[in-house]
Amino acid sequence: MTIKLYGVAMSTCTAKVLACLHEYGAEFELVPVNLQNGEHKQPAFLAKNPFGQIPALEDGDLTLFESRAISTYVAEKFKGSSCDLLRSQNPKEAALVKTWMEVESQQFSPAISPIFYQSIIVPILHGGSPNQAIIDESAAKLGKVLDVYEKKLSSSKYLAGDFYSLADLHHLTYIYYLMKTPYGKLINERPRVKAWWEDISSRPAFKKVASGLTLGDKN
Ligand code: GS8
Repeated sequence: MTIKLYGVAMSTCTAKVLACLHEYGAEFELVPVNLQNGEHKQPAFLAKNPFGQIPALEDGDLTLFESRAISTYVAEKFKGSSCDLLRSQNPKEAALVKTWMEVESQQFSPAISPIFYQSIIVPILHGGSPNQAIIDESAAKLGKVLDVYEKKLSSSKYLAGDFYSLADLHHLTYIYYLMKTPYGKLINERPRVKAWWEDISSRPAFKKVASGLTLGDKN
C-alpha cells in the first residue's frame, strides 16, 4: 500500500518529509490539504492530526503527525536501501544524529520560525506588515545558534559527523525560505555554515522539493 502524505508542497513541515521520502526513493502520494478553506480543521483531517496541522502521514493502518516523527519513521522504514539517515548501525553516530535533531527542534527552529513567519507569511497570507522587533530578537537568537554551528562545522563536515543525516535534512526548508529574505546574511556571513548550506541544499532529493517552496515568490 502506498504511503500517503497529507500536506502542501510549499509548507516547510511537509517539504521536510518530502525531502526525506525522496532521499530514499520511496513511493508515496502527496494528498493536498486545502488550508485556505480550513480543511485541516475539519473532522476528517483532525482524525489524522488532532492538532489540525499539516503534515500527516498514513502507511496502511498507521497514522502519524509531527514532521520530525514522520521523517524519522520514513528513515527507519527504508533504512538499508540506498542510505541510512539515522546511522542506525552505529549507536554512537545514531546518538549524535538524535542530539542534533533535538538541537534543530529546540534551538534552531524556535529562532528561525518567527523570522519566516514575519517576513514571508504575514505579508503574503495576511497582507500585514512584519513585526520588526520580533524579527530582530529572533535574528539575534538565530545568530547565536549559528555561531555554535559554525564552530561545530569546523570539526565535522555535517552536524552529527562526517556524514549527511536527518539532522542536516531537518534544516533545509526553513533555511531555503530564510535565503529569500535579507536574513539570509545570517547564513552567508558564516563561511562554514554557508558551505554546509550549499552542500546540503544541492542534494538531488532536496532540489525536487525546493521547486515547490514557492511562498514569497513574486507571481
Ligand atoms: C508543526 C506543523 C505546522 O506548524 C510539525 O509537523 O513539525 N510541529 C509540527 N504546520 C503548519 C504548516 S507549516 O509547514 C500548519 O499546519 N499551519 C496551519 C495551522 O496551524 O492552522
